[in-house]
Amino acid sequence: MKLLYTPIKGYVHTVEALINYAGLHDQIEPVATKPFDVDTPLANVNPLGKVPTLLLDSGEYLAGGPVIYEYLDSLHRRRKLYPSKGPQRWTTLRQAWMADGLFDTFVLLIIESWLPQDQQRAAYIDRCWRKIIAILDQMEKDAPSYGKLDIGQMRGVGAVQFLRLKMAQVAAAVPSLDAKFDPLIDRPALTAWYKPMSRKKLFREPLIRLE
Ligand SMILES: N[C@@H](CCC(=O)N[C@@H](CS)C(=O)NCC(=O)O)C(=O)O
Repeated sequence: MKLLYTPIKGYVHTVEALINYAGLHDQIEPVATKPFDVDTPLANVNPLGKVPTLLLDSGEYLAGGPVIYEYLDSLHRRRKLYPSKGPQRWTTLRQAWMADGLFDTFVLLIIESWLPQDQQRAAYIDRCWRKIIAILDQMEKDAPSYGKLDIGQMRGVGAVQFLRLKMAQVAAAVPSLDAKFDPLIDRPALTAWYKPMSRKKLFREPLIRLE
């Protein structure tokens, strides 16, 4: 299989964490791509032109992240990250979806930050930011009841890690944002969960190491 993705220095994407968890390195060839390049070859595979995209040996492709995670989770014999049934399944799926929303909304802000400041839309930035805060506040409420690692938490680590990594860079281009914002400040439950979880080996081993 070939995994088309964007390696980012200092960041381990959920798809990489899942490959680490599932021990699938031998079966996956990582292919670094730049999805925002106009002529990205990614568009020839996935009409949406987004990463992650997984090219199967059959020639079929899978996208986006949630589809790929569930597929990879079906390929290993360890405890599954997607609970198969019961209320926990739906709670986990909701938490994974919210973490995806955190990541995706922050990506929208990154894209907005590429515009010259006089073209940035203040109301849109404010709307995105309120969603980011609301999701973090929900994670603060959810964190005390997190159990064993599941896809919701795995996605949560990825989203919080990405936000912390990129915040200063985005705020440098968007003056209304606070470069010192840290999602862990004043969120003790989120912090108590995130710190030990994000230190686990599977969140520290990227497939391609950028120098
Ligand atoms: N939550 C989605 C996010 C996918 C996504 O937005 N990927 C970005 C990477 S930052 C992308 O490829 N963007 C390219 C584009 O919007 O054209 C997923 O997991 O599939």
